[in-house]
Amino acid sequence: MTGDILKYLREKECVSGEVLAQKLGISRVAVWKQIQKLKDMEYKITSDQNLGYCLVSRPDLLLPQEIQRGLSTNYIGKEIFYFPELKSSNRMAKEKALHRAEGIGEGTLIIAERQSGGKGRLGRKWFSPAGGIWLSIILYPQLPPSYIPRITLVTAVAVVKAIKMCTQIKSQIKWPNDILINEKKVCGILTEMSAELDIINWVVVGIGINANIDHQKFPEDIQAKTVSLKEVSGKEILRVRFAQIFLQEFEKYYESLKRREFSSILKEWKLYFHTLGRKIRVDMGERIVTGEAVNINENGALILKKEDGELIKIISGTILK
Ligand code: BT5
Repeated sequence: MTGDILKYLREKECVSGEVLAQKLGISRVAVWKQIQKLKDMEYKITSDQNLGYCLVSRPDLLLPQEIQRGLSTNYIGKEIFYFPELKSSNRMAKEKALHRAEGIGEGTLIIAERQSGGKGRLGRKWFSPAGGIWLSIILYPQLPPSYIPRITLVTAVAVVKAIKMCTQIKSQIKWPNDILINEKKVCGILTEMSAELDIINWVVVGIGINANIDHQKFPEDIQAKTVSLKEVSGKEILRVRFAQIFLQEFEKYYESLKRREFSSILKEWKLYFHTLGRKIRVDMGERIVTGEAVNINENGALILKKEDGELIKIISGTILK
């Protein structure tokens, strides 16, 4: 209902309570209640005896109706669950993903303005104050589980593209899931899934983007290696616009992936490959290997050339400093 009221307010800027009541088939008191709800969501609406209700400004919140307005995707973001605060959007998305039969569809989003228990990989914490973009996408791809690393790569390309389109800033991908600007982390991706031997039940892709976060707000232990878009561009990012562009880019690349056209995405990914040619140490969980990052293969695995010349494939791991 608040969405309908907004639609009319946007069309005309000012609309009387009586007209709104007529259009929506509700009482004027009910209209007033919906207006209060919008005000609670930080929409600035004035009421004037002659003009009626007037929309003065919209909030900088990632509200579903704001994101969906002008979003040109076919299915990503058609359904959005929005929360001012959540423990973790990935956690919520994983719970929701189990309910496909009850109507949770491909491309459903969970968005939180802030997270109290944001998650990184391997139990690491993700700092998620207000001002960032913290969202998770639920997917049900008909792809083999071996495609999962490629979904992370696809997401990374979409983030890099969205950063460029919104801010003109060039960013790079640190394999497998970090986006860096000037060597500092601006975004992290957390892909989680449930799969059987040869089918994926669901995938949740969590994306954390430091959009409008002041540098001094980052916890001390990560300050030196983090950055926000606001900091680099010198101005506030229009988060709704950013989210829309990212979702559009994401759907485009994800569609290619579903058609199993990965090589063109990989080609693009390599353009942003931060780690290429660097001597790195990779924590593979059971051991740490050292070598030169020489390539990414068709499965999204990092190819490392060890000092003795041996080439090894790393499907998942963390590049150490
Ligand atoms: C990641 O893990 O980079 C994945 C982060 C995914 C976050 C999103 S937000 C929406 C969704 N819901 C969630 O609960 N999570 C996802 P990893 O590669 O393990 O990196 C984690 C490390 O990044 C931490 O140990 C810190 O060193 C650093 N870090 C934490 N918060 C950060 C921030 N806001 N910006 C940059 N670096 C951060």
